Amino acid sequence: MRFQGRKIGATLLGALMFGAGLAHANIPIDGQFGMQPAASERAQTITDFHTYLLVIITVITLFVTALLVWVIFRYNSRSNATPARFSHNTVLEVAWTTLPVMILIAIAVFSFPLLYASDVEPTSEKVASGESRELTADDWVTIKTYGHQWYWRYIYDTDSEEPVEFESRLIPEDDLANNPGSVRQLSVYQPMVVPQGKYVRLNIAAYDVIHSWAMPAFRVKVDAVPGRLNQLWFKAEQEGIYFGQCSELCGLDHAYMPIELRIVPQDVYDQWLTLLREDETEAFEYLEQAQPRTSLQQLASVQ
Ligand SMILES: [Cu+2]
Repeated sequence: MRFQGRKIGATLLGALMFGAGLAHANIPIDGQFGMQPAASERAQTITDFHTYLLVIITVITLFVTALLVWVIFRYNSRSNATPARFSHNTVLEVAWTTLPVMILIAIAVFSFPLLYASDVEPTSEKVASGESRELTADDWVTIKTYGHQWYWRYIYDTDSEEPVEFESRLIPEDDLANNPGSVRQLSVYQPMVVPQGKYVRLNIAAYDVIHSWAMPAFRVKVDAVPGRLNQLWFKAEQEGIYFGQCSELCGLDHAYMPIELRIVPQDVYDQWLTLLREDETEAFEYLEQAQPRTSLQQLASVQ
């Protein structure tokens, strides 16, 4: 236990050191308890909702356990040899019907708006002054996302006549050493790149079987289904490197098609996209310079 504590301490220290350097990294950590830090406002709302539910669940569980214990000891055949024979109690029956309904309403009041906000793209956002600003097409980046056995394919600039696309594949164990800072089972050669400050819309489908694009730090997860277009959105709030994994059992190498997401400044994104049109390799070399994997090293080394 002490060892675990120290390990978590070291991890936190690593996270802090890293935080002081290059913005943000969200990555599963050994001995982690709870969710990854929220990477967006909506992710934070989801975390808060989770905490709220946890309180309700805990109270219900304790209450039911107490009732059970009471019945087991008070009404067993030894301490209650001649049981009562009545079968109705109006007050109790009304209570055990209305109380659960009220609990469900108390949950729905928060859960439905959150569900709606997660599903439907926002049309405006709050600005610093507290007023709201209409979002335009310029605020959005759209990426077509395809699940393949067993890698992801991303298509950029989907509105233009010449969209660009590339494959995003796992860096295998024997090549980790050649890619300093890469994380086993999570880093990929060519990650998804989005500009910081923009809203990201993913149009998700699959080429062969059902996959699922999941990014825990943003609390998003949407199935990639062949022949069906799914969509998700999130706001790229903080620069950094984020990791997720395919979350729908999709065959032999299901565990070997992770998702790496890079949030970079707008100018880096623009330059990367320009290079991508010319030469894929050059584009990702440039990305590696602008946002090196090694900035993750403190985190990775304590795992
Ligand atoms: Cu998959």
